[in-house]
Amino acid sequence: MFCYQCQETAMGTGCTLKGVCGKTSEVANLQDLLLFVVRGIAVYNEHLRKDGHPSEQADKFIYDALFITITNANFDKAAITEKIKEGLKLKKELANKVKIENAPDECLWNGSEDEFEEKSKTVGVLRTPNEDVRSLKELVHYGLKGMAAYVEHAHNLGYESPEIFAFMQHALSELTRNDITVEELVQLTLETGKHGVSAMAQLDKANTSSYGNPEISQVSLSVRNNPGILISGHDLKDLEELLEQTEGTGVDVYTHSEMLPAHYYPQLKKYKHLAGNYGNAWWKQKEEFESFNGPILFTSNCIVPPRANASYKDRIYITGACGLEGAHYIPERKDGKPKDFSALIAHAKQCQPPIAIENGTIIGGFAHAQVTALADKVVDAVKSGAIRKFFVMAGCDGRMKSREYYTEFAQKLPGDTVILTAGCAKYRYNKLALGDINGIPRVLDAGQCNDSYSLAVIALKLKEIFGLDDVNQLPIVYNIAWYEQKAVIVLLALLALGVKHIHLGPTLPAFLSPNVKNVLIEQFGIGGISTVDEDIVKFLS
Ligand code: FS2
Ligand code: SF4
Repeated sequence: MFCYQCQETAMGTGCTLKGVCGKTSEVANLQDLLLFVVRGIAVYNEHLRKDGHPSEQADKFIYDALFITITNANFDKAAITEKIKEGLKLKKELANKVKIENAPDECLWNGSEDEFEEKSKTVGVLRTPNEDVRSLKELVHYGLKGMAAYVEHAHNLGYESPEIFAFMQHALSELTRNDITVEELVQLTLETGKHGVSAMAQLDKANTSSYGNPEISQVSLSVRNNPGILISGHDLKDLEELLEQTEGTGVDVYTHSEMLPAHYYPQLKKYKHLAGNYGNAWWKQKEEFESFNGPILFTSNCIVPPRANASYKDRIYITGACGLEGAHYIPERKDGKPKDFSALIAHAKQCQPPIAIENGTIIGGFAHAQVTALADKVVDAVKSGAIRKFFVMAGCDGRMKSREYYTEFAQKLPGDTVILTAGCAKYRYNKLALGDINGIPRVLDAGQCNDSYSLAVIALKLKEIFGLDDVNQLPIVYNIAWYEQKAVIVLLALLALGVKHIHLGPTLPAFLSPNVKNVLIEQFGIGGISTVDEDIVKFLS
């Protein structure tokens, strides 16, 4: 195996024996093979699209399979093997409909299951010999994976875009080319960012049309005296259906990690048994799930494979793109009917209520509509000097000790600064007593990682209000933490929106070759981080 798609990659260079995330070498290789099959399907479907009849089944297969390969989504060898078989069958059907000259190996290969292992070892990251081409090809792959996750969540709420499908498949087709140049790949990377903005805007529309605009909300961190279900991941449709099916059953629902922002949506927070948020960012689950007592439902990436002796092993349920050997699987929706959570609910009823690990409340719900509603107050605070600077500290949290930087950074920022956050990075500082400025909390949480889109909308709104020509003239500093591939599409989307001088930490991606890093530094002013004290002085100057 060779995988370097996330920030925690071994030695900062690449996982080669086993993933730091818990992915086995076999699973990593099979994910490479799945991506290979996906690229082949994309080539066929791009041709079919040109002929005017793309396959909808291929559209769905592609984003679903990409999502499966995101960090911490799917660890299940059998499930990925099945997906490859399904992909090969689909590819064959598409091949019967269109003839392609000089088709790449991705189109031609059609091995049987006993050949998967051997083939998988030849189609991974290291298949590309030139390190700059490899770096850019992987950057685009990772951006597409992040995009695929947002596309799938939007699809679950009934929102789709043929333009986004067309771009994703075009990009995947381009990635099969051995003769693609660095210049072409730089262009493709920028286009990926542009379509990343569309995918995030589409998900924002899907979420807000379905559940209303996020509003300022206090979220309980404590527990009640009923059995509970903990829901993790990002999929709001799964949460809605779970809330409907648990209503009146005496079972409460708690959110975990990236599900916290569900409490900000009027049409989700209306459920009285949406009891609160339990625990912190994804990487603390091995400790925090022990005391939850009830079943845990993963709706997307955020899984840490449990220890062999974990008390909650039998309480794990998965759905969507997730995969974990031994977990209970909740099947997909069929014929427009909701998912069936009855087994999960029956399981919860047999369990003790959760044990509190925290108390009190936290505040959130500062997505674009809410901040726009507060615009006068915010603008006055900026004009009077009460707010000197905004710090966008969106992105991810993770296990590495170096991420303590972000807690210390938030603590040491002067009292006339405001943190704009989204994603699970917020858990590094959202429970600190950082106070407010004229009633505006100093940490404004817009929502999940995809709601970084909201932060961009807010920035564009402020640019308009202050009559500036360039979003980079605003008193906003971007100090973003990354971990997995959704953060990659968020970064590419911000670049596409013209945001410059983004600081990325705690380390720069291992998949950026020195030359690609230089392009990002020269064209976009991307930088890393140093010490908190040095950075605060630098960012405030
Ligand atoms: Fe957390 Fe980062 Fe959200 Fe992941 S914000 S680790 O990309 O999908 O969660
Ligand atoms: Fe390693 Fe990250 Fe890949 Fe897991 S996803 S194998 S931790 S680089």
